Amino acid sequence: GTGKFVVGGNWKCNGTIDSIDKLCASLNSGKITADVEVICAPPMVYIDRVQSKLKAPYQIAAQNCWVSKGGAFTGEVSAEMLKDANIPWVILGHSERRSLCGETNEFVGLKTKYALDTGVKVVACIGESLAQREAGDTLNVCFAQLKAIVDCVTEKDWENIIIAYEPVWAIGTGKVATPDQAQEVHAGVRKWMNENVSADVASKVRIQYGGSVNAGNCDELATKPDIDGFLVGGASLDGEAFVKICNSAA
Ligand code: G2H
Repeated sequence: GTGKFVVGGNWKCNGTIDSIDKLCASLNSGKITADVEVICAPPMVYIDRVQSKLKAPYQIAAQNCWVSKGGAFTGEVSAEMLKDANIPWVILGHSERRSLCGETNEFVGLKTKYALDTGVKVVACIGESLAQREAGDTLNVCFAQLKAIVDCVTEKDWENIIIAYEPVWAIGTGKVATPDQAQEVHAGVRKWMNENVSADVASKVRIQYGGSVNAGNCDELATKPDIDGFLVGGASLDGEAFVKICNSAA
């Protein structure tokens, strides 16, 4: 995409007050030299603390939010609350929420639209399982996940959406997709966006790669033309490694 390289840190359900304070200190002391947008997603209970600690250029994301206006939805957090708390971003449709919490393509599409309408920007995750890859279904799975989002949003909404391609078999497994494997899917997604949304959106939309990105493999992945950033899990809990990944954009 033509936008800025963008790196997200998905801290998932990890951390304590102590470890999170240390991570914030480490991130603040790291030198981000690249022209890059950086978005950190702490667990909800620590989000306010992290927001008050992290300095520019770090931005904050939530890891999830509810599909509609808040109310009698025990345990949920609404997009209105994120907006009210000045949280600019939310990650939606992460494969862990799809597989462990039963979120369907349609549900993720509706969530995406609701968050955008509320003024919260979205990192929308897609990606295939190992079985789906082995069956040759990678692109079809990704396209179906994207279509459910496309069906809910307008062309203009894409200004505020980042796509994160995360092959499920590469998540937290140490098995990173090769740069060519990632590039192939990213290019396929961009082509699909060209055919199903518009040439303008396809050229501009940023597509992050996620799945076992680390300080050692980020530079090579970042050279690929359709990889516009990363969504980092495990390695985002290590401030030094994460800063190195952010600087892979340079
Ligand atoms: C994929 C990624 C972050 P990890 O889930 O979203 O995690 O880098 O640990 O594979």
